[in-house]
Amino acid sequence: MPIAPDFLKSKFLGALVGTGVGDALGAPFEGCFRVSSEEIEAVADRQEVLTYTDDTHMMIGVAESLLKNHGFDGEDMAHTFARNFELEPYRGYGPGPPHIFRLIRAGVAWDEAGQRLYRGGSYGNGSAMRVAPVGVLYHDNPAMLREVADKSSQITHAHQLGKEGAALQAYAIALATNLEPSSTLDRDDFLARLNNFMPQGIYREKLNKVQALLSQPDRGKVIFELGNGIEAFNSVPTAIYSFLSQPHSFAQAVLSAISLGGDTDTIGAMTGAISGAYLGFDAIPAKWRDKLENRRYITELAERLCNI
Ligand code: AR6
Ligand code: MG
Repeated sequence: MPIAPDFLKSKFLGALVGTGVGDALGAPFEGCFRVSSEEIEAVADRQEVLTYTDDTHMMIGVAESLLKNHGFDGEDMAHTFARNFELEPYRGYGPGPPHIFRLIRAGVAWDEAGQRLYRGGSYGNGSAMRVAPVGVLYHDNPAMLREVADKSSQITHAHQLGKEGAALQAYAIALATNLEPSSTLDRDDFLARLNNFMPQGIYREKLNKVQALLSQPDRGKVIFELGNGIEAFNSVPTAIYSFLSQPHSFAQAVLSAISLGGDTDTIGAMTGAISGAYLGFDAIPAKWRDKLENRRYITELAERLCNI
């Protein structure tokens, strides 16, 4: 049965605002080894505004460009990223993207600049962390979703593993968008669909480990086997695991993702995007979503994406 139009809108909002909330909750703990849920909540309670980082800033850029062009335009998305970075360079960008933005500004083609970074392009999680607008917009079109996730990644993360990470995260968001949360989530089916979507390789291997870890949860094993780092393959499967371990609570999913330590803002953002897409906007605790920096603008972008 298709999702009712009002609830579909709520899912678009959930994915975009969920990115921002997960990012902002995780940001104070980036690089920590271990952090408790109580501590994450206490720090958030003390903040008047939940300030987001590059994850959400770039997610906004993806949405802006998709809206302006009614779909993907590489040249425009690349220049949108560069322009947004120049306006707010203090957001905690990874080392690679600012270098790419300079190349783009100097006239290097959008699909060329990313290949000049590291050998064969970056496999950092920077293109997966921002992909929520692609996941919701193409929730009913996996072929287009893969193409746009791939091309949007190419701008800054041209390595095959960077592109696959973005596609996997986008597809997890799409699957979550298509599901009615009232039914009990069939986690095996969710994982099987993700598995079928991916080519052989590290992502499939890690998705198989997610399945085993869900039946015997162990924090140390999750970090050891799935990772909590800045590489896409060490964080996208971890976010998928975090969502599937707590499918019926946005707060529990995101808090447990951040409590793994490491790249907390990005794993929080990616978990928040999937959980928000599944449960919808209202499932994000009001005390967090109301304090999210720029919330009005982010919700407006989500509503407009839903109307395309
Ligand atoms: N070979 C070796 N190392 C690599 C490669 C490669 N092909 N690709 C990436 N790395 P980057 P991001 C390593 O710079 O993904 C921010 O806090 C390399 O050490 O593309 O946009 C965000 O919020 C490189 O510096 O950045 C994210 O949490 C690193 O991966 C995080 O940083 C990140 O790749 C990643 O941002
Ligand atoms: Mg960040």
